[in-house]
Amino acid sequence: MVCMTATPAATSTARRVLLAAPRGYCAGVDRAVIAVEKALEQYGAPVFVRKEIVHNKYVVQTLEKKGAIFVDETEEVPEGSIVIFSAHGVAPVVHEEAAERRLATIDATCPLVTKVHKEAVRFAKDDYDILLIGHEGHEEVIGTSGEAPDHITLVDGPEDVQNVQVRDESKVVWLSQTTLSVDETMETVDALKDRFPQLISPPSDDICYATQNRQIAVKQMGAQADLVIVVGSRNSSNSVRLVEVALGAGARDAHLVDFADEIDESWLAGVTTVGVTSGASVPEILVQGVLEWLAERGYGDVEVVTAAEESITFSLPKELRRDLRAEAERLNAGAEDSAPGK
Ligand code: 0K2
Ligand code: SF4
Repeated sequence: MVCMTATPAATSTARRVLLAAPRGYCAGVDRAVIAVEKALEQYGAPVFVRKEIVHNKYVVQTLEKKGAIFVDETEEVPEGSIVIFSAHGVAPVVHEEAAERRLATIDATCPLVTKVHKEAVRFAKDDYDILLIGHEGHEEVIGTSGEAPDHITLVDGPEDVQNVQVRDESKVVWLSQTTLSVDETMETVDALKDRFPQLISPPSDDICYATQNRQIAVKQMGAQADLVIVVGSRNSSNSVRLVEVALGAGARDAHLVDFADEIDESWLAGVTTVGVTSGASVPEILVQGVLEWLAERGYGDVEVVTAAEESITFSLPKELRRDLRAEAERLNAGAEDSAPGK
Protein backbone atom coordinates (compact mmCIF):
# COMPACT_ATOMS: atom_id res chain seq x y z
CA MET A 1 0.00 0.00 0.00
CA VAL A 2 1.41 3.39 -1.02
CA CYS A 3 0.74 6.27 1.36
CA MET A 4 0.14 9.64 -0.35
CA THR A 5 0.07 13.17 1.05
CA ALA A 6 -0.31 16.43 -0.83
CA THR A 7 1.95 18.46 1.45
CA PRO A 8 5.66 18.60 0.65
CA ALA A 9 7.60 17.52 3.77
CA ALA A 10 10.58 19.37 5.19
CA THR A 11 13.99 18.15 4.03
CA SER A 12 14.71 14.88 5.79
CA THR A 13 16.98 11.89 5.57
CA ALA A 14 14.00 9.53 5.47
CA ARG A 15 13.41 7.75 2.19
CA ARG A 16 10.62 9.35 0.24
CA VAL A 17 9.11 9.69 -3.20
CA LEU A 18 8.15 13.01 -4.80
CA LEU A 19 5.40 12.42 -7.34
CA ALA A 20 5.03 15.10 -10.00
CA ALA A 21 1.64 16.51 -10.94
CA PRO A 22 0.57 16.89 -13.62
CA ARG A 23 2.01 13.78 -15.24
CA GLY A 24 0.78 11.14 -17.67
CA TYR A 25 -2.08 11.37 -20.14
CA CYS A 26 -2.82 14.72 -21.76
CA ALA A 27 -6.12 15.56 -23.41
CA GLY A 28 -4.87 14.69 -26.91
CA VAL A 29 -3.62 11.25 -25.88
CA ASP A 30 -6.77 10.46 -23.94
CA ARG A 31 -8.85 11.34 -27.00
CA ALA A 32 -6.68 9.31 -29.39
CA VAL A 33 -6.67 6.16 -27.23
CA ILE A 34 -10.43 6.37 -26.63
CA ALA A 35 -10.91 6.86 -30.39
CA VAL A 36 -9.28 3.48 -31.08
CA GLU A 37 -11.28 1.80 -28.31
CA LYS A 38 -14.57 3.29 -29.54
CA ALA A 39 -13.78 2.36 -33.14
CA LEU A 40 -13.19 -1.24 -32.06
CA GLU A 41 -16.52 -1.27 -30.21
CA GLN A 42 -18.38 0.44 -33.03
CA TYR A 43 -17.00 -1.35 -36.08
CA GLY A 44 -15.49 -4.52 -34.57
CA ALA A 45 -11.92 -5.82 -34.98
CA PRO A 46 -9.72 -5.40 -36.82
CA VAL A 47 -9.31 -1.65 -36.92
CA PHE A 48 -6.10 -0.43 -38.55
CA VAL A 49 -4.01 2.35 -37.01
CA ARG A 50 -1.33 4.15 -39.03
CA LYS A 51 1.79 4.36 -36.79
CA GLU A 52 1.61 4.02 -33.02
CA ILE A 53 -1.53 5.86 -31.90
CA VAL A 54 0.70 7.39 -29.20
CA HIS A 55 4.33 6.59 -28.46
CA ASN A 56 3.81 4.13 -25.64
CA LYS A 57 4.62 0.44 -25.72
CA TYR A 58 1.98 -0.59 -23.16
CA VAL A 59 -0.80 1.37 -24.88
CA VAL A 60 0.06 -0.17 -28.24
CA GLN A 61 0.28 -3.71 -26.80
CA THR A 62 -3.04 -3.30 -24.97
CA LEU A 63 -4.86 -2.05 -28.07
CA GLU A 64 -3.32 -4.84 -30.17
CA LYS A 65 -4.83 -7.36 -27.76
CA LYS A 66 -8.23 -5.72 -28.32
CA GLY A 67 -7.93 -6.05 -32.11
CA ALA A 68 -6.09 -2.97 -33.37
CA ILE A 69 -3.54 -3.58 -36.12
CA PHE A 70 -0.72 -1.05 -36.27
CA VAL A 71 0.81 -0.39 -39.69
CA ASP A 72 3.50 1.95 -40.95
CA GLU A 73 1.73 3.15 -44.09
CA THR A 74 -1.80 3.22 -45.49
CA GLU A 75 -0.70 0.95 -48.37
CA GLU A 76 -0.61 -1.91 -45.83
CA VAL A 77 -4.32 -1.42 -45.06
CA PRO A 78 -6.71 -3.56 -47.14
CA GLU A 79 -8.90 -1.46 -49.47
CA GLY A 80 -12.22 -0.49 -47.96
CA SER A 81 -11.02 -0.86 -44.33
CA ILE A 82 -11.01 1.63 -41.49
CA VAL A 83 -7.75 3.36 -40.62
CA ILE A 84 -7.07 5.70 -37.71
CA PHE A 85 -4.38 8.38 -37.94
CA SER A 86 -2.25 8.84 -34.82
CA ALA A 87 -2.24 11.77 -32.36
CA HIS A 88 0.98 13.11 -33.95
CA GLY A 89 -0.76 14.14 -37.18
CA VAL A 90 -0.24 13.31 -40.86
CA ALA A 91 0.76 15.20 -43.98
CA PRO A 92 -2.05 15.97 -46.49
CA VAL A 93 -0.55 13.39 -48.88
CA VAL A 94 -1.49 10.65 -46.38
CA HIS A 95 -5.14 11.71 -46.54
CA GLU A 96 -4.89 11.61 -50.36
CA GLU A 97 -3.36 8.11 -50.35
CA ALA A 98 -6.09 6.88 -48.01
CA ALA A 99 -8.80 8.32 -50.26
CA GLU A 100 -7.23 6.63 -53.32
CA ARG A 101 -7.37 3.30 -51.51
CA ARG A 102 -11.00 3.93 -50.49
CA LEU A 103 -10.12 3.75 -46.80
CA ALA A 104 -12.51 5.09 -44.18
CA THR A 105 -10.37 7.36 -42.03
CA ILE A 106 -10.65 8.53 -38.44
CA ASP A 107 -8.26 11.36 -37.74
CA ALA A 108 -7.04 11.26 -34.12
CA THR A 109 -4.53 14.07 -34.65
CA CYS A 110 -4.43 16.16 -31.49
CA PRO A 111 -6.24 19.48 -32.06
CA LEU A 112 -3.12 21.27 -30.75
CA VAL A 113 -1.04 19.62 -33.50
CA THR A 114 -3.70 20.59 -36.05
CA LYS A 115 -3.35 24.16 -34.80
CA VAL A 116 0.35 24.12 -35.81
CA HIS A 117 -0.57 22.60 -39.22
CA LYS A 118 -2.96 25.50 -39.78
CA GLU A 119 -0.31 28.05 -38.81
CA ALA A 120 2.06 26.45 -41.34
CA VAL A 121 -0.57 26.61 -44.09
CA ARG A 122 -1.36 30.25 -43.33
CA PHE A 123 2.27 31.44 -43.26
CA ALA A 124 3.07 29.47 -46.42
CA LYS A 125 0.12 31.10 -48.16
CA ASP A 126 1.58 34.50 -47.19
CA ASP A 127 4.86 33.26 -48.70
CA TYR A 128 6.89 33.19 -45.47
CA ASP A 129 9.90 30.95 -44.94
CA ILE A 130 8.89 28.79 -41.99
CA LEU A 131 11.61 27.56 -39.64
CA LEU A 132 10.12 24.51 -37.93
CA ILE A 133 11.97 23.70 -34.71
CA GLY A 134 11.71 19.97 -34.08
CA HIS A 135 13.40 16.60 -34.15
CA GLU A 136 14.31 15.18 -37.54
CA GLY A 137 12.33 12.06 -38.40
CA HIS A 138 9.68 12.58 -35.69
CA GLU A 139 6.18 11.81 -37.04
CA GLU A 140 4.77 15.15 -35.96
CA VAL A 141 7.51 17.03 -37.81
CA ILE A 142 6.96 14.93 -40.94
CA GLY A 143 3.22 15.67 -40.78
CA THR A 144 3.60 19.41 -40.22
CA SER A 145 6.33 19.74 -42.88
CA GLY A 146 4.04 18.00 -45.34
CA GLU A 147 1.58 20.90 -45.13
CA ALA A 148 3.99 23.22 -46.94
CA PRO A 149 7.16 21.36 -47.93
CA ASP A 150 8.42 24.19 -50.15
CA HIS A 151 8.22 26.74 -47.35
CA ILE A 152 9.37 24.75 -44.31
CA THR A 153 12.95 24.21 -43.13
CA LEU A 154 13.57 21.95 -40.15
CA VAL A 155 15.78 23.36 -37.38
CA ASP A 156 16.84 20.52 -35.10
CA GLY A 157 18.20 22.41 -32.08
CA PRO A 158 20.49 25.41 -31.50
CA GLU A 159 23.47 23.80 -33.22
CA ASP A 160 21.46 23.51 -36.44
CA VAL A 161 20.81 27.27 -36.69
CA GLN A 162 24.05 28.02 -38.55
CA ASN A 163 22.90 25.79 -41.45
CA VAL A 164 19.61 27.61 -42.04
CA GLN A 165 19.14 29.45 -45.33
CA VAL A 166 16.13 31.67 -46.08
CA ARG A 167 14.95 33.46 -49.22
CA ASP A 168 14.01 36.79 -47.63
CA GLU A 169 15.18 37.70 -44.12
CA SER A 170 12.26 40.09 -43.68
CA LYS A 171 9.72 37.29 -44.06
CA VAL A 172 10.64 34.51 -41.68
CA VAL A 173 8.59 32.86 -38.93
CA TRP A 174 9.41 30.06 -36.50
CA LEU A 175 6.99 27.31 -35.50
CA SER A 176 7.69 24.19 -33.44
CA GLN A 177 6.87 20.61 -32.63
CA THR A 178 4.47 20.46 -29.66
CA THR A 179 6.56 18.19 -27.44
CA LEU A 180 9.97 19.88 -27.21
CA SER A 181 11.99 21.13 -24.26
CA VAL A 182 10.77 24.68 -23.64
CA ASP A 183 14.22 25.89 -22.55
CA GLU A 184 16.09 24.33 -25.47
CA THR A 185 13.53 25.70 -27.91
CA MET A 186 14.03 29.19 -26.52
CA GLU A 187 17.80 28.76 -26.99
CA THR A 188 17.16 27.83 -30.62
CA VAL A 189 14.83 30.81 -31.07
CA ASP A 190 17.43 33.17 -29.57
CA ALA A 191 20.07 31.83 -31.94
CA LEU A 192 17.66 32.20 -34.87
CA LYS A 193 16.87 35.79 -33.83
CA ASP A 194 20.59 36.58 -33.76
CA ARG A 195 20.79 35.45 -37.37
CA PHE A 196 17.40 36.80 -38.52
CA PRO A 197 16.45 39.84 -36.40
CA GLN A 198 13.11 40.21 -38.18
CA LEU A 199 12.07 36.64 -37.32
CA ILE A 200 8.48 36.52 -36.09
CA SER A 201 7.01 34.14 -33.52
CA PRO A 202 3.95 31.88 -33.73
CA PRO A 203 0.67 33.56 -32.79
CA SER A 204 0.47 31.34 -29.67
CA ASP A 205 2.65 28.70 -28.01
CA ASP A 206 3.25 25.67 -30.23
CA ILE A 207 4.74 23.68 -27.35
CA CYS A 208 1.49 22.54 -25.81
CA TYR A 209 0.15 23.10 -22.31
CA ALA A 210 0.73 19.45 -21.34
CA THR A 211 4.37 19.42 -22.41
CA GLN A 212 4.97 22.70 -20.58
CA ASN A 213 3.21 21.65 -17.37
CA ARG A 214 5.02 18.31 -17.15
CA GLN A 215 8.35 20.11 -17.54
CA ILE A 216 7.49 22.71 -14.88
CA ALA A 217 6.51 19.92 -12.48
CA VAL A 218 9.62 17.83 -13.13
CA LYS A 219 11.79 20.91 -12.60
CA GLN A 220 10.26 21.55 -9.17
CA MET A 221 10.48 17.92 -8.19
CA GLY A 222 13.85 17.20 -9.85
CA ALA A 223 15.56 20.00 -7.95
CA GLN A 224 14.89 18.09 -4.70
CA ALA A 225 15.52 14.55 -5.97
CA ASP A 226 18.61 12.33 -5.93
CA LEU A 227 17.09 10.09 -8.58
CA VAL A 228 14.25 10.79 -11.02
CA ILE A 229 12.37 7.97 -12.70
CA VAL A 230 10.39 9.02 -15.77
CA VAL A 231 7.89 6.48 -17.03
CA GLY A 232 7.66 6.56 -20.83
CA SER A 233 8.84 4.93 -24.03
CA ARG A 234 12.12 5.68 -25.80
CA ASN A 235 10.37 7.02 -28.92
CA SER A 236 8.24 9.42 -26.88
CA SER A 237 9.74 12.86 -27.43
CA ASN A 238 8.02 14.51 -24.47
CA SER A 239 9.00 11.67 -22.10
CA VAL A 240 12.66 11.80 -23.15
CA ARG A 241 12.60 15.58 -22.61
CA LEU A 242 11.45 15.02 -19.00
CA VAL A 243 14.65 13.08 -18.26
CA GLU A 244 16.74 15.93 -19.69
CA VAL A 245 14.77 18.57 -17.79
CA ALA A 246 15.12 16.63 -14.51
CA LEU A 247 18.89 16.46 -14.93
CA GLY A 248 19.00 20.15 -15.89
CA ALA A 249 17.03 20.99 -12.73
CA GLY A 250 19.65 19.37 -10.53
CA ALA A 251 18.61 15.74 -10.12
CA ARG A 252 21.77 13.64 -9.59
CA ASP A 253 20.50 10.86 -11.81
CA ALA A 254 17.45 10.31 -14.07
CA HIS A 255 16.22 7.37 -16.12
CA LEU A 256 13.41 6.55 -18.53
CA VAL A 257 11.60 3.24 -18.04
CA ASP A 258 8.62 1.68 -19.78
CA PHE A 259 7.81 -0.60 -16.85
CA ALA A 260 8.82 -0.94 -13.17
CA ASP A 261 10.81 -4.10 -13.90
CA GLU A 262 13.26 -2.03 -15.97
CA ILE A 263 14.40 -0.14 -12.86
CA ASP A 264 17.90 -1.16 -11.82
CA GLU A 265 18.28 -1.64 -8.04
CA SER A 266 21.76 -0.11 -8.24
CA TRP A 267 20.20 3.29 -9.09
CA LEU A 268 18.96 3.45 -5.49
CA ALA A 269 22.44 3.37 -3.91
CA GLY A 270 22.70 6.36 -1.54
CA VAL A 271 19.33 7.71 -2.68
CA THR A 272 17.02 9.36 -0.15
CA THR A 273 14.56 11.16 -2.44
CA VAL A 274 13.21 9.59 -5.64
CA GLY A 275 11.23 11.75 -8.06
CA VAL A 276 8.63 10.03 -10.22
CA THR A 277 6.80 11.36 -13.25
CA SER A 278 5.49 10.15 -16.61
CA GLY A 279 5.16 11.38 -20.17
CA ALA A 280 1.93 12.53 -21.81
CA SER A 281 1.39 9.14 -23.48
CA VAL A 282 1.73 7.07 -20.29
CA PRO A 283 -1.22 5.42 -18.50
CA GLU A 284 -1.29 5.91 -14.73
CA ILE A 285 -1.25 2.15 -14.08
CA LEU A 286 2.44 2.11 -15.09
CA VAL A 287 3.27 4.87 -12.59
CA GLN A 288 1.44 2.93 -9.88
CA GLY A 289 3.62 -0.08 -10.75
CA VAL A 290 6.74 2.04 -10.19
CA LEU A 291 5.39 3.37 -6.88
CA GLU A 292 4.70 -0.17 -5.69
CA TRP A 293 8.19 -1.29 -6.75
CA LEU A 294 9.69 1.60 -4.77
CA ALA A 295 7.46 0.99 -1.73
CA GLU A 296 8.69 -2.61 -1.60
CA ARG A 297 12.22 -1.20 -1.25
CA GLY A 298 11.48 1.27 1.56
CA TYR A 299 10.29 4.24 -0.49
CA GLY A 300 6.63 4.06 0.56
CA ASP A 301 6.18 7.67 1.66
CA VAL A 302 4.83 9.56 -1.38
CA GLU A 303 4.42 13.34 -1.53
CA VAL A 304 2.68 14.92 -4.51
CA VAL A 305 4.41 18.00 -5.96
CA THR A 306 1.72 19.90 -7.86
CA ALA A 307 2.87 22.48 -10.40
CA ALA A 308 -0.43 23.07 -12.26
CA GLU A 309 -4.03 21.94 -12.47
CA GLU A 310 -5.30 20.67 -15.81
CA SER A 311 -8.94 20.43 -16.87
CA ILE A 312 -8.73 20.54 -20.68
CA THR A 313 -10.54 17.82 -22.66
CA PHE A 314 -11.13 17.32 -26.38
CA SER A 315 -14.18 15.82 -28.05
CA LEU A 316 -13.72 12.63 -30.07
CA PRO A 317 -12.78 12.82 -33.78
CA LYS A 318 -15.78 14.02 -35.79
CA GLU A 319 -16.03 10.84 -37.90
CA LEU A 320 -16.55 8.80 -34.73
CA ARG A 321 -18.95 11.27 -33.14
CA ARG A 322 -21.09 11.15 -36.30
CA ASP A 323 -21.16 7.34 -36.38
CA LEU A 324 -21.67 7.00 -32.65
CA ARG A 325 -24.61 9.41 -32.88
CA ALA A 326 -26.11 7.41 -35.75
CA GLU A 327 -25.68 4.20 -33.77
CA ALA A 328 -27.31 5.74 -30.67
CA GLU A 329 -30.25 6.93 -32.80
CA ARG A 330 -30.60 3.46 -34.36
CA LEU A 331 -30.61 1.81 -30.93
CA ASN A 332 -33.13 4.35 -29.63
CA ALA A 333 -35.41 3.77 -32.61
CA GLY A 334 -35.18 0.00 -32.00
CA ALA A 335 -36.02 0.50 -28.32
CA GLU A 336 -39.05 2.65 -29.22
CA ASP A 337 -40.26 0.09 -31.78
CA SER A 338 -40.11 -2.68 -29.20
CA ALA A 339 -41.54 -0.55 -26.38
CA PRO A 340 -44.67 -1.93 -24.68
CA GLY A 341 -47.83 -0.83 -26.51
CA LYS A 342 -46.08 -0.54 -29.91
O1 0K2 B 1 6.12 13.07 -27.31
P1 0K2 B 1 5.80 12.52 -28.64
O2 0K2 B 1 5.46 13.60 -29.63
O3 0K2 B 1 6.88 11.62 -29.19
O4 0K2 B 1 4.48 11.65 -28.57
P2 0K2 B 1 3.78 10.79 -27.45
O5 0K2 B 1 4.74 10.19 -26.49
O6 0K2 B 1 2.89 9.85 -28.19
O7 0K2 B 1 2.91 11.83 -26.62
C1 0K2 B 1 1.75 12.35 -27.12
C2 0K2 B 1 2.00 13.52 -27.99
C3 0K2 B 1 1.29 13.35 -29.28
C4 0K2 B 1 1.25 14.61 -30.07
O8 0K2 B 1 1.68 15.67 -29.72
FE1 SF4 C 1 -1.83 17.25 -27.83
FE2 SF4 C 1 0.11 18.20 -26.30
FE3 SF4 C 1 -0.89 15.85 -25.82
FE4 SF4 C 1 0.58 16.21 -27.99
S1 SF4 C 1 1.27 16.32 -25.87
S2 SF4 C 1 -1.31 15.06 -27.85
S3 SF4 C 1 -0.02 18.31 -28.54
S4 SF4 C 1 -2.01 17.80 -25.70
